[in-house]
This record gives sequence, C-alpha cells and structure tokens, in this order.
Amino acid sequence: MRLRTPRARPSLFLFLALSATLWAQRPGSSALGRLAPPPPAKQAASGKKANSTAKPPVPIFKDIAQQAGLTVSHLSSNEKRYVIESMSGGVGLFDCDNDGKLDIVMVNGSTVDRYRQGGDLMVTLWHQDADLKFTDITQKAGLTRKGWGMGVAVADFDNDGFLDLYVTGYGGNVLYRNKATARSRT
Ligand SMILES: [Ca+2]
Ligand SMILES: [Ca+2]
Repeated sequence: MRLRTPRARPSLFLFLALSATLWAQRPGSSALGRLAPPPPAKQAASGKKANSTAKPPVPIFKDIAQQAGLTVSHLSSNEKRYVIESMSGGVGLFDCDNDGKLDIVMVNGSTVDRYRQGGDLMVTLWHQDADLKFTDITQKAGLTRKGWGMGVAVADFDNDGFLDLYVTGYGGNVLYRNKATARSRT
C-alpha cells in the first residue's frame, strides 16, 4: 500500500499560486496593462502642454484710411489756450442702413474761434460701399446740426430696427432718429 506524504498538497498549492502570480505579472499581461498608463494618453498630454505655452501670432495692421475714402480729419486746436480744446470725441461703428456692412460716424470737434463763428458739423457719417470704400453721406443723411461735437452713442432708442444717434456737444446735444424705414417705404 502506497502512503501519501502530508506535505504534498500544500506544496502543490504554493507552486500553483506562485505560477499564477508570475503569469499575471509578465510584460504585456492584462494586469500590468491596467496599471500602466496607455502611451497615446501620454503623447496627448505632452502635446497639450506644448500648445499651452505657444504664443499667439501678433496681428499686423495697415493704415488704409485714405485708400478707403476716410479723408475728413477731426478738428482741434494745437494752441490749447482753453481747457475745452484739449477734449476730443471719438467714433462709432454701426450699420446705419441695415445692408449688412458697418458704417462709421466720427465726432468732428471744433475750436473756440470756430465755435464762436457758428461751429462745425458735429459728426461725419461715412457709408460703406463695395470693396471697402466709404462715401461721406453726412449732408444726405441730414446730420447737419452745427456746434462742437464731443461724443456719440449709437442705439435703437425707438426699437424700430434702425440704429439712431445721440451726439453730445459743447453748448447742446442732438438726437438723430434714423428714418431709414420711412425712406425705404416711400
Ligand atoms: Ca451699412
Ligand atoms: Ca431706431
């Protein structure tokens, strides 16, 4: 009769357990695959870091005012004998006729001597035509109030779909209501 040693079963168990552990830890196994970060993710992270440190390109500007027809200059005095002559207005960009292209309104300014003689047109309005060309339509548009323009605001105050102008000036302001709707219907 053959006898079995009492340590034969634990040794076999330890051998199987050790073999299973080594099999699971071999390179390329599924167990290691779950622990190690996938290579594509590392490449994506390094690429994102490189992009975040890259500087954006610097825009290049060119003065095309004369070429575009914007030839009216802002009025001011170089003498600066009066405080008011040190103040100047600005510009507004808006689509005055709803043709899809922005037009330009500029505050003209004035001087003390010119204001005493009646002042100047408070604003100049340029309509944007084709090919980035602008036409002075100040007189045709009825923006004929004279004085000393200081600033301009653009808003559709009566909510008729056409932007209106409010011009501030020394000695008085003016509200220009855009009548484009009435003209287009007649
Ligand atoms: Ca327009
Ligand atoms: Ca309006």
